[in-house]
Amino acid sequence: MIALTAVAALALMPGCGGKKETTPAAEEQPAAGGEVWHAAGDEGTVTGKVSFKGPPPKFPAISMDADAVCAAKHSGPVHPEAVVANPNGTLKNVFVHVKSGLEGKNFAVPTEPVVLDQVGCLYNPHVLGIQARQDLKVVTSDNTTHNIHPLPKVNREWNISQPPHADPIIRSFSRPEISVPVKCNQHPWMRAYIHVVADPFFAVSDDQGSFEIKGLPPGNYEIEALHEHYGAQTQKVTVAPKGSASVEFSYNATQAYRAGSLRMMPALVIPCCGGGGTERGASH
Ligand SMILES: [Cu+2]
Repeated sequence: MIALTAVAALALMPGCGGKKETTPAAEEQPAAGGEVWHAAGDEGTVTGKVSFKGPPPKFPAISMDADAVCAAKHSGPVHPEAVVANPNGTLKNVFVHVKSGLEGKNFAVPTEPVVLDQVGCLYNPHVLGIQARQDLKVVTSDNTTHNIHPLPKVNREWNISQPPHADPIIRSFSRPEISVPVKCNQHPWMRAYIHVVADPFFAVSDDQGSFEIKGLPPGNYEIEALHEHYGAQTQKVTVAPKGSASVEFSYNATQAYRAGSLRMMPALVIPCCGGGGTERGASH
C-alpha cells in the first residue's frame, strides 16, 4: 500500500518547467499493477445536484470576427462557458468524481472512446471526463481548420491540426490528471477541460445541475466536485449494497476559487475571448 501510494505520488508530481515526457513506452503501462476489478452485482449509485446562488458573473461576448466561418454558425452573441448557471438555480459543467474510497482497485479501460466535437468553433462538451488510457476521439463539425492543443502537466502535451472533414484524431492520456485545459491555436477563445481519472466513476452536471455515478461498489467514499471558476468541494457518502445515495453540492457566485487536492491547480487568469475578456482556468 505504501509502495502504491509512493508510485501514485510520483505519477501525480507536477512536471517542472514544461519538461517533456521521454519514456513513451513506459506510459503505456498501468499506474498500478494488479487484478482488474469486476462488478459483483451489488453495486450502487450516487446521484445529486449542484446548486448555485447567482447571479453568475457576466463575461464579455466572444468576438469571432477573426474567422467568418465561426461567426456564421451563431445567430446571437456567444459567451464563454466558464460559468454556466441553469435557470433552475443549479450549475452546469461541474465534474463530479470519486476522490477517495477506491484505493487498491484497478479498473479496465473502456473500449468506447470519449468524443470531443468542435461545433461553431466551440468545444462540445466543454467539460469531459475520461479514464487514463481510454481513447479520446476528436471530431470536427466545422468548415474551418482547428488545432487541438491540450496543456497537461503530467501527461504528454500534443498539438494537432484538424482541417474540415479530416479523420477523427485519436489520442489518450496515460496518467490521471485533473483539469487539463484544451485550447485551439487558431481560435484563442476555444477552451475545454478534460479530467483524466483512474476509474469509470465520474459524471458532469447537466443543464438541470444533476449528475449520476452508477455501478459503484458498496463502500464509503469522498466525492469531489470540481468547477473551473469556483474550484473544488467534497462530500462524504456511503453506498450500501445495491443502494442509492445522494449528494448535494452548493456553489455561490461570489465565492473565491478553492483548489482541490488532486492536481487541481489554482486558477490563473489567461487572456481569452477578445474584447479584453478573460477566462479562469488551470494553465501553464
Ligand atoms: Cu479552432
